[in-house]
Amino acid sequence: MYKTYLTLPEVVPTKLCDTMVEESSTYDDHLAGVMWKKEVDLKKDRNSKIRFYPIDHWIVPKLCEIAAEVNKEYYGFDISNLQCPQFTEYKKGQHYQWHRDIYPPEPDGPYPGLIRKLSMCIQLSNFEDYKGGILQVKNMDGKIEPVEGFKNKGDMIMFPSFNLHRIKAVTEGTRHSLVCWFMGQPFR
Ligand SMILES: O=C(O)CCC(=O)C(=O)O
Repeated sequence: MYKTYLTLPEVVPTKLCDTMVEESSTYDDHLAGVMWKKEVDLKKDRNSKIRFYPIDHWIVPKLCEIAAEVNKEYYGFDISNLQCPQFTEYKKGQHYQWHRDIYPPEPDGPYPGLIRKLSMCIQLSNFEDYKGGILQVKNMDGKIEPVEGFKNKGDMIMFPSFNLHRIKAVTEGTRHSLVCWFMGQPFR
């Protein structure tokens, strides 16, 4: 049965989440962009820092295994690729407005002809470490569907990349997350 989103509790053990946060500093940081805009409005759109882990990172095989199982059971998308996992840091006041992860295929981009189909996020921080910063997802009727089971360190959420979602501003502390996009040929 189709689900707006699917959550899986404590998929990544706490120690491994901490290791991922520690090792993130070895990768270059960037101010996050927005796929469909040339220039980001830092107040309105998105103002978090991101880093990319390499595609041969040790976490990747496990994530692919989980995505394959969830996709088979709930979505049945034709998936062939994973983009490099993105590490995100939201400090006080940082957020990501309502957006979809899907964008048109880029013939000259690093994944020619492919689109994002399935999005995956993992909490790398404890919910006591920050305030605000919640993820919200809209369903097919455009209504916000309350997200359950995506609060603790290591919890995972997956949803089709065409679903609107946002991260509300962090009001205290710091939130870290890992975001992955599974790609394939455009829907037909
Ligand atoms: O930080 C998250 O949990 C999700 C971030 C997000 O929506 C994105 O990078 O597309």
